[in-house]
Amino acid sequence: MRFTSFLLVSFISSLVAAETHTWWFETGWVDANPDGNFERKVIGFNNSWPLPTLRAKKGDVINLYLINGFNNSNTTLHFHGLFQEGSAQMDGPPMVTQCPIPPGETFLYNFTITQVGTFWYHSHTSGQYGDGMRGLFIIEDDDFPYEYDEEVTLSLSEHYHKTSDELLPSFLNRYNPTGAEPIPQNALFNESRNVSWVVEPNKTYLLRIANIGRFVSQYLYMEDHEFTVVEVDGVYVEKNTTSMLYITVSQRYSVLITTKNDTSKNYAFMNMIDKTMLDVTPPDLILNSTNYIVYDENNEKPGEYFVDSIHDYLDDFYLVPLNKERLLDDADHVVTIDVAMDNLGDGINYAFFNNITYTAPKVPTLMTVLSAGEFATNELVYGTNTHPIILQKDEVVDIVLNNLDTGTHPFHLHGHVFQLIERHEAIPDGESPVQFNETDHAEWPEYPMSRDVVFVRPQSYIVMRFKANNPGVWFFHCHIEWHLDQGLALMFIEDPAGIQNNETQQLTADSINACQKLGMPIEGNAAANSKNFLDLTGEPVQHKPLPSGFTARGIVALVFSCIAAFLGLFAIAIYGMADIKDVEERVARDLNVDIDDDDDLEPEGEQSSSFEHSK
Ligand SMILES: *[C@@H]1O[C@H](CO)[C@@H](O)[C@H](O)[C@H]1NC(C)=O
Ligand SMILES: *[C@@H]1O[C@H](CO)[C@@H](O)[C@H](O)[C@H]1NC(C)=O
Ligand SMILES: *[C@@H]1O[C@H](CO)[C@@H](O)[C@H](O)[C@H]1NC(C)=O
Ligand SMILES: *[C@@H]1O[C@H](CO)[C@@H](O)[C@H](O)[C@H]1NC(C)=O
Ligand SMILES: *[C@@H]1O[C@H](CO)[C@@H](O)[C@H](O)[C@H]1NC(C)=O
Ligand SMILES: *[C@@H]1O[C@H](CO)[C@@H](O)[C@H](O)[C@H]1NC(C)=O
Ligand SMILES: *[C@@H]1O[C@H](CO)[C@@H](O)[C@H](O)[C@H]1NC(C)=O
Ligand SMILES: *[C@@H]1O[C@H](CO)[C@@H](O)[C@H](O)[C@H]1NC(C)=O
Ligand SMILES: *[C@@H]1O[C@H](CO)[C@@H](O)[C@H](O)[C@H]1NC(C)=O
Ligand SMILES: *[C@@H]1O[C@H](CO)[C@@H](O)[C@H](O)[C@H]1NC(C)=O
Ligand SMILES: *[C@@H]1O[C@H](CO)[C@@H](O)[C@H](O)[C@H]1NC(C)=O
Ligand SMILES: *[C@@H]1O[C@H](CO)[C@@H](O)[C@H](O)[C@H]1NC(C)=O
Ligand SMILES: [Cu+2]
Repeated sequence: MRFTSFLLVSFISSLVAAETHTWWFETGWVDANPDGNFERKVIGFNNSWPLPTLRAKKGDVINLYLINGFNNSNTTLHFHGLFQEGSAQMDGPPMVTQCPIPPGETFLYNFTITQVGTFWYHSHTSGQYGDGMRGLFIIEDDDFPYEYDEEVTLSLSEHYHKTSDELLPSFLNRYNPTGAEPIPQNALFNESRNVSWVVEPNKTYLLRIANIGRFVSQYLYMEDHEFTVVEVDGVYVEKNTTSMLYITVSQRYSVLITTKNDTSKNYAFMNMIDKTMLDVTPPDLILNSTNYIVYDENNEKPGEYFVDSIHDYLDDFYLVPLNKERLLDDADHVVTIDVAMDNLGDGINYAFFNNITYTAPKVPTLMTVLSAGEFATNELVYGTNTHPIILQKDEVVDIVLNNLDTGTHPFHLHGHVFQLIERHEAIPDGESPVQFNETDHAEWPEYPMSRDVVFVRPQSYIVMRFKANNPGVWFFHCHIEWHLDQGLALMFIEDPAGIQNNETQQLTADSINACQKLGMPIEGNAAANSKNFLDLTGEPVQHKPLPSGFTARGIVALVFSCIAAFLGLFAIAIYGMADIKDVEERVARDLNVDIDDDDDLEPEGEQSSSFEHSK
């Protein structure tokens, strides 16, 4: 009898398990002072910021109505890490899977949840998530594999006092020829600073951590407490205990933390900026932020906590997925991409995958797939500058990513997790970058770690493997928002026929409406030609290269030739601050040029005409 009723109960609970969540959110600017130093406008939902933590369970249906409440900006929303199986148009990146949502319009993001774990959502429209349009998305699991008493969330991010609209024009600017990213004013812990986390003794907390920032990785460590990692990016792992985590933007970790049995002392909880990612470290930038693990509010708050070495952080490469998914079969399709940053003819510093800087097409690529008929399997129709890579249904794909740049970059693939099968150490500045050698590689792990964001070290490489079992158009890009603005993106067009033939992938009324309201076509190739899909005349393309002989040295010379007039602007553009005295030396050092040597600095021929000096 008991057995029957148990079966009945579980039958009923599986029936009622799937819930529908209907949320209406209107975007808009609100005043906030996250770091306690400066009030600025941030992007909220319904006049409120920080944004809510969304919660759902596997199998649930989401109906999120996003109302664009801006008067002068388009917007979109991306659900980071969700596979969007059968619903690629709900993925969010504008001109990849949808038209931007214009002011005043509403877009229904509706899809079914098929995963569990720690996720987040953010605008995929340039700069908006750095202005605050970001929040956590927790998918709870009734069968969570580890025991804990209480769940707590924690976000990390960095903070600028200026809005993206103010920062972007001076970042993407020929007076910023090295592409130096703006320096943030602070690191945030849970969208705030010097936070007290009040805990109970003798308890195990599940802390779900996400770096929802736009730029810097952060180290996270606690005084006299340890993290036991149990999930990364929605993938459960075998427990691994560490005293320190290194979290790039958009990565997530769930950790168990067991508190002490006695409440006589409070402890420090530190978050620290990875300063190697900053071009300069202004003296007033606080790299190490102190927060508090509070057992007893009547006791003193702890001071800053120091560690001996920041190199002892957990290496995610060695984590083992709990489901023991084996290394996928050898790749059917190897995609080799070289990462580089360089200047184009307009003097601006761009980012490249194989010499292509992503340039959005005239028709969202998913709509090209849906309208191109049999041409959808022809890469040409997607244009050259969207960098399309077509994948066959169910093939095993290796992404071999060689980082020729001296920076660390966290790469994210939409629609999938990938197995991380090889990663090389960083190669120091001044030496040649190391590239993956297929005939001479390390032994690959039997049960490789899987996740949706992984960082590549300076002048080094990573190899990722996944199975193309999710028809859709999936963006692959650096998650440093500045680098995405510089074009560090490409896209996978996975099983185009499988997209076309599936009812669930057909455009919704809101998808069509967003395009129509903007006067944008919903059919055609990258050049919006729907008569002849192979005619790409008029497709958006990147700027022409700098004329030959006109190198970074030439740009510096040019910039310095008018430096007197522009020093202020220049210093701000490069280093995010106005008062650096030795800016010339710094730039010269960054570019490895000798500014006292005037030879060879002048470009040859007429090219300087492409470089009009603005007044
Ligand atoms: C947000 O605002 C919209 C209208 O602007 C309203 O329909 C909705 O109920 C609000 N949502 C919440 C969660 O308050
Ligand atoms: C549009 O919004 C911006 C930012 O909130 C504001 O400064 C501006 O005054 C608004 N313009 C109009 C026409 O409402
Ligand atoms: C919205 O997007 C369209 C298409 O990309 C663009 O033409 C328009 O200028 C954008 N509107 C705003 C306010 O940025
Ligand atoms: C359509 O997509 C859904 C979700 O991925 C999948 O379950 C279904 O099998 C697909 N249907 C066809 C006809 O491919
Ligand atoms: C989303 O909503 C549209 C319009 O109401 C509907 O046609 C579509 O079937 C829905 N999709 C899902 C996955 O719920
Ligand atoms: C972070 O903020 C969330 C939402 O306000 C709160 O529930 C959580 O306890 C905070 N986490 C910490 C570690 O303070
Ligand atoms: C800690 O909690 C366990 C049960 O979770 C309990 O048995 C034990 O007595 C507690 N110890 C102290 C010192 O509170
Ligand atoms: C707290 O006490 C319980 C038993 O009373 C023990 O199992 C546990 O390990 C102790 N926790 C710590 C952090 O010392
Ligand atoms: C920040 O913390 C690290 C690790 O504890 C330490 O090495 C470094 O000196 C600290 N920096 C500052 C400016 O306090
Ligand atoms: C835990 O991580 C360390 C390195 O960070 C690795 O050597 C070890 O194999 C890992 N253990 C498990 C069970 O994942
Ligand atoms: C990129 O351009 C450089 C210089 O023109 C050339 O040597 C290299 O082969 C190109 N790389 C790719 C992957 O096209
Ligand atoms: C790759 O490794 C093989 C075997 O060690 C070696 O012969 C070859 O020269 C290497 N290729 C490159 C480009 O380094
Ligand atoms: Cu990057």
